[in-house]
Order: sequence, then structure tokens, then C-alpha cells
Amino acid sequence: MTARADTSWFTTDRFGMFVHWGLYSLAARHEWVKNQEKLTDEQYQVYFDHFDPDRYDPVQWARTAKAAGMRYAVLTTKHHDGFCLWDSDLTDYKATNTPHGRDLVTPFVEACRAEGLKVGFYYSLIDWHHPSFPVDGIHPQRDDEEFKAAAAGRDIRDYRRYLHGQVRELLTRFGHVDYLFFDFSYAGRHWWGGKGAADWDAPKLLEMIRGLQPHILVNDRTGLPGDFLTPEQYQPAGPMYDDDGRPVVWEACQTLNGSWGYDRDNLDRKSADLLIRMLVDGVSKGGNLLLNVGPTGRGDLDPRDVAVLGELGRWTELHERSIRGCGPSPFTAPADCRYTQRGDRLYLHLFSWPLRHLHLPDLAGRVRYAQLLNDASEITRVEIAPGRPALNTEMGGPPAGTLTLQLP
Ligand code: FUL
Repeated sequence: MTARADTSWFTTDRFGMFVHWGLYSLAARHEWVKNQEKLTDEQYQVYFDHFDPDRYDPVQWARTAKAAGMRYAVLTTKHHDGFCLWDSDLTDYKATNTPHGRDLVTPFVEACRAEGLKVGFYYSLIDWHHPSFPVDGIHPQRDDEEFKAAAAGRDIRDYRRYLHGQVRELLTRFGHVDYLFFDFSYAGRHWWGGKGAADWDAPKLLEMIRGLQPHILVNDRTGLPGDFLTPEQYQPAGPMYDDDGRPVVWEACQTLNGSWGYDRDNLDRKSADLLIRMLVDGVSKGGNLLLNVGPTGRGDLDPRDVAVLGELGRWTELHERSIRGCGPSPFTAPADCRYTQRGDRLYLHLFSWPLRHLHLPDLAGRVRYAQLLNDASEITRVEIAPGRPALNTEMGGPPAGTLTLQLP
């Protein structure tokens, strides 16, 4: 692969919005519905025939993301069901042929740009609709006669040409694109029967991408190393490393409720407190957070998603300094705390509150000034025992607090 791209905007911004939106939003019960319920193309067609997101307002999406503290947004231009949100020349299975009749990607890109968000595209390498992709939505994970019959006569080379052509469209029709999230061949995980990078001719694909948009960041799910790793729905235990032991850029993608696509009856929701901790935890380990929303079939953001994003925005407004451009600290944080650091500013995030005294052994004699980040109020020092200086955190306060510690 050609030289890796410059990731500095990405590791500065730290927080982005993932948007899973497509035909499955009408089914409203998980984006894998076609596969999980073994729906035939004919059964799934009902969502295509009724796709008319009359309330699609990407400006409102972008404003909501920005107000939550997110700095980039990533849209599913095509998910595993193969449905395309843009007017691709290579298929009829696209938004412009639905009752809605319009390209949905251009307005998304324009809205992001207008709000100053970086633009990312998700593109599924798996395709349950394309006649040459080796398996359809119904048989992808099985090693039996039914699977083999479904795969018979399908030539992945046709599909490979199609996917290369579609990626070319995505990178030539919408101006500057900052980020690509392919899905999926990574960490030894492939679609059933897949071989990883060879399926997509990933070396050629990446060469084309770098030729068209040299600055673009590409994830690690083509089966070849990318510009960043993509832990999905878990928080890594610490900084992540490549095979040679060098630290790597990474981004955890996380759902709000376990489903990526709109899931109407799913009441299992992460709280704003938990999400803030996940964001902070990630940055303390050198990672980003790509937090997902699943808009409805009419194009609205789910009001439950909007509510939690509003709470996140109230936090990031006061605390973004402890996130942007910050990364791991060489110091060891006390239990139930995280450090994020940028230069001589060390941010100490308390996940439990209130505490009485906080002893920071690594930092004895090294903190010039300590204050709460949200209101700049001073944090004083106490001797909890002879020779054991600590910060006095015995106070009422927010459910989680962030301290700014100025180092010499
Ligand atoms: C996974 C996909 O199968 C999910 O549907 C989702 O898009 C997630 C981000 O990646 O591998």
C-alpha cells in the first residue's frame, strides 16, 4: 500500500457521528433484518417500494452532530443489503429509483460542509443484492448444500469490478471526501467463505483510492492495514498497537442501543454518563469515538438519539479541551479515573464523584495549579498524611468531574 495518510485532523477531532440509514430503517428492527429473518428479495422489496424519506433534513443532522461536539459524520452510502443512497450508474437499486426519487448523498455532503464537519462514507464490501456477490442475504453464514447452491454460478470478479466502480463514483462525484469506512474483512473476520483482501483486490482498490483522494483516511476492513483500526462495540483495554508493536490510530464505533439501523422497539439505551465515559476512556487510550444514530424511514433522527446527543453537547461544550488533540498520558491514573493529556495540560477525569482526597503519587510536587475544568474553580492541596500530598476533592459537584492539572 502507498504511504499512509495524515491522521492529525482525526486525532484532534476525536468524536464523530455514524449514520446507518437505508431500506432497513423502514423495517425498523436492525439493519441485518434481511439476513436475520431470511427475507427473500421479493419480501425485502416492500421497503424499496415505500422508501420516501419526506422529512430528510441533513442540515438538522449536521447541526445536531456539531452541537453534540462531533466533528465529522459518516453515512452508509451502501450497507450489506446493497441499496445505494446515491444515483450510481452501475445499479438500479438506488434511492433515485424509489418513490423518493432523489440522491441523498449530495445533500448530506453539502450539509456537513456547511456546518464544518468532515465527511465520511461507509461502504459495505458485502452485498446481498448483487447477483455476482457469492452469497445473498439468506445464506451468508452456512456451510451446507443450500449455501453452495446459492453461491453456484456467481463470479466474484464481476462483483469486484462493480465495487471498484462504485467506490470510484463515490470519490469523484462528491468533492473532497475525508474518510472511508469499508465493511468488512478485519481481524480475521470475513463474510462466510470470504478470503479477505483478495475478495476485493484490496491492493488495487486502495491504490485507486489514494490516486483519487490522496489525503483520505481508510479504515482497516478491506483486509489490509488501513489508517486506523475499528474496534466495534467494545472499548479496547489500552492503547492499540500494530504487529510491530507501534501505537496505531484507532476509532471505536459504538451504538446507542445495540442496533445500528433504526430499531423502534429497542428500549435498551446507553446513558449520556456512560457515553461520556466511553469518549474519555477512548481518548485516554489514544482512540476516537464514532457514535451511531439510526434515523427513521422518514429521515428524522430518532428523538431518543437527539435527547442523549443534547446531553453530550452540554458536556463537550465545557470539556472539549480535555478531548481535542489529547491522547494518553505517561502518568498512571488513580482507580476509577482517566488521564488525557496535551502538552503540559493534564486532564484528570473522575468517574466517581464526590471523592474526598485524591492522591496522585506520580505527580508529587509536579502540579503547578489544579482547577475544575467546567467552572475554573480552584482545587486546593492537602496533606492526607505526612509527606502524602493530595488534591482536596471533598466537595459536592457534577456526577463526573474533570480537573485540569497544569504541569511545569
Ligand atoms: C458491522 C456491520 O455488519 C454492522 O451492520 C454495522 O454496519 C457495523 C458498523 O459494522 O460489521
